[in-house]
Amino acid sequence: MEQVFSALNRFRIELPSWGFANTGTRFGKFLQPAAAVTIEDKFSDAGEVHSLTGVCPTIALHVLWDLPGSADASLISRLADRHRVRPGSINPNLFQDQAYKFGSLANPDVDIRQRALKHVTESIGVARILDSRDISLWLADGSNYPGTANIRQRRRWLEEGLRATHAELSPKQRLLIEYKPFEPAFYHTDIADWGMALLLARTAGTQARVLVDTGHHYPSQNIEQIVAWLLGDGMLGGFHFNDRRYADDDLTLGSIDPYQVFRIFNEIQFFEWERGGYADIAYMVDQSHNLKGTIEAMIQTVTIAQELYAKAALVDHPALANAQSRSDLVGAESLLQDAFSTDVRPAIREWRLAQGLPGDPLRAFRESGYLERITAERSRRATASASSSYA
Ligand code: RM4
Ligand code: MN
Ligand code: MN
Repeated sequence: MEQVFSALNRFRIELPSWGFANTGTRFGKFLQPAAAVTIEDKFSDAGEVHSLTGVCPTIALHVLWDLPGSADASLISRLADRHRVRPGSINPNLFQDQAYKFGSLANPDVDIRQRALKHVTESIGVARILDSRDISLWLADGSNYPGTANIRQRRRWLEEGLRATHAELSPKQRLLIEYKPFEPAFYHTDIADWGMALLLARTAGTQARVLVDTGHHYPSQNIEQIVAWLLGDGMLGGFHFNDRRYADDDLTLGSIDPYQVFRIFNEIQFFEWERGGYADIAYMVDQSHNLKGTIEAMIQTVTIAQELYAKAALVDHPALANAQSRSDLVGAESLLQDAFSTDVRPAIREWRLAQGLPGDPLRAFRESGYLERITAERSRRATASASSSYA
């Protein structure tokens, strides 16, 4: 109980604004009448999830989707006060503009590289205005056919761009570099894996770290080993959590392989036990809820994340270190399995009640009437804007 409580006391997870919006696949979108459209909607939904779970004090913002033009700092701070969630990581967009057809910071055209750099610089400015620490950079840059891109030259352009980006950071800000093996590029991706992201982060500057999106690996890759290596080098900046079955599926965390997430949390907490201090890691969700109700999916995600984090806190790390040093394989592995099979839900429920939170956030959400209210409000607004656009 005590271990679960202390784990939950420190565990916080950031919600993505885009996880509340209508999203889909490249084949289309199934629209939800309650989906968030405006930045107000997104703050409101994130605030609802935070008020029920108590562990999501920040919302990740996407510059192009949430803050077009420049950030209206006073609007954002009003929304943050009203909904009691602060802006979290700031995500520039280097993949949607027509100009980025052949890349952004690694585009062969110097004007387009400049344009990408300008957008990132502006995004860093936005982050500074909003008092956000982390800039999360994901590039879609890559190529679709062999021989069509100068891979080494593109790396040099990327290095240049990232160094210039890093130079814009204030001393407290961090640049998180995300990698992904493929999609949208299907032959080569400029930042395809954690090793490339790590080298680029080192080149960019001392405030750059690697961002691990759990969906951005080849099937069966050992993600916890990547996490352990990055931790060992002080280069793990944060996570984009989601689950996957095939590729970058953006499914609910732990829905396919909860043991994988547990093993990641175990590596982190083992490291923290060894070091005697907590690692500075931004835990964030990056999911696309195209079939599930967006808010329910988010509550479910947060609940699962807490469960898996709490289970990992139950691993007896001194005993694990001892078993490993004696090469007691079954003993060591059993420590993980015992922790993983422990039902932590009753303890989590107690913790919630002790915080004045609902013991069952999903049920509380279903009983709150919030979904019915926003469904009515947002449907009315959609009808009004459709009819005014016919006029
Ligand atoms: C990518 C990656 C990024 C996200 C984009 C939309 O696959 O996960 O984090 O910003 O999708
Ligand atoms: Mn991501
Ligand atoms: Mn992704």
